[in-house]
Amino acid sequence: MRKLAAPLAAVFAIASLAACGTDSTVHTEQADVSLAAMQQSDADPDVAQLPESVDMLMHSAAAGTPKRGDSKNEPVYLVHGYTYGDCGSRWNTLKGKLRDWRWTGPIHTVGYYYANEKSRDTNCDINLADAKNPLTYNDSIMEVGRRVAWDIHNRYAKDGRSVDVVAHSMGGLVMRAALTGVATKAKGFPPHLYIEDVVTLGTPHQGFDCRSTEWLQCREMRPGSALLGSLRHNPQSAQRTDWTLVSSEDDETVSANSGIDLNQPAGHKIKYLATNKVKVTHSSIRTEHRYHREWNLRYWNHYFKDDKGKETSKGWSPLHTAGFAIYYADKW
Ligand SMILES: [Ca+2]
Ligand SMILES: [Ca+2]
Repeated sequence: MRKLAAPLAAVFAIASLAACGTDSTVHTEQADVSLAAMQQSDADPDVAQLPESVDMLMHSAAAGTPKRGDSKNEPVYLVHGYTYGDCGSRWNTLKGKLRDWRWTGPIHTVGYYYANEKSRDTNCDINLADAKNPLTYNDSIMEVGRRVAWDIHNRYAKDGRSVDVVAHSMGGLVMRAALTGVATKAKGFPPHLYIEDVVTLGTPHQGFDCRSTEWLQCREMRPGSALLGSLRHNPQSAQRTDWTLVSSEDDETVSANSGIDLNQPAGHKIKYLATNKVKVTHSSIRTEHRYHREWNLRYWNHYFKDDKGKETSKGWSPLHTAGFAIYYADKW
């Protein structure tokens, strides 16, 4: 406890300074300052140096709405995008980094495709479809969201426990579907969810030109689809949900504006710029962790009423961004 007291004070001091609007404070720098204050380490002051939890009490509530707080001990769901594949190759990098940064809770990779033994997700920790209950590209994104919602409910929310989510590409729409279904009390959805943070990486929030097939999910991801029209922007769970939307100008599949859900609300938005020495592509946005603090990016922070956004050339790598996004329950 004693060890955590100083970091706690540091975090709040920085947060309240920023909230007072002393300056149009660059939030990447705020985190640097708070990190520096927390830790004199020979290691690179980083996500790894954040304390495990600033509120030791927040997970003690057995029932009722869990408190929000900055921590590394929430269970984390990793939700992939369109097309079935290997959860290991998709998520092992991020999973490894979260462990390096001392995330202590369960980290679940979520598989949801099962057409047959050949066409299915593999090596996932959680499987939401099987031979008896298949799920293919021809099932609505809403149905994928419904299954994810039930899994989170049955594993955690029904016992008053909250989770964080990192979603890639269509996985972000799956999470909007899950939270929209619960918030609107749609038929077949669980009664409540507690999702503290969601970060989406390269998600087509406003669609993309999905031309390759006539599968339902592909059609649902086209701009103007009925599905996209039915999903809430920034949908909230019963303990509130802090959304961070991350996109890249070098994403060859999803436009940078669709990826940050342009002109729609979210807690935080981060756009990697085309001027970077290495491209953040549609797939590398969920694996890139090099060149930390060397990225050119533009960011917006709803909590600081910073609608115009700011640019930095010392931005976090995409995976560091994901770590910060699920660590901080609200302000960074
Ligand atoms: Ca957050
Ligand atoms: Ca969290």
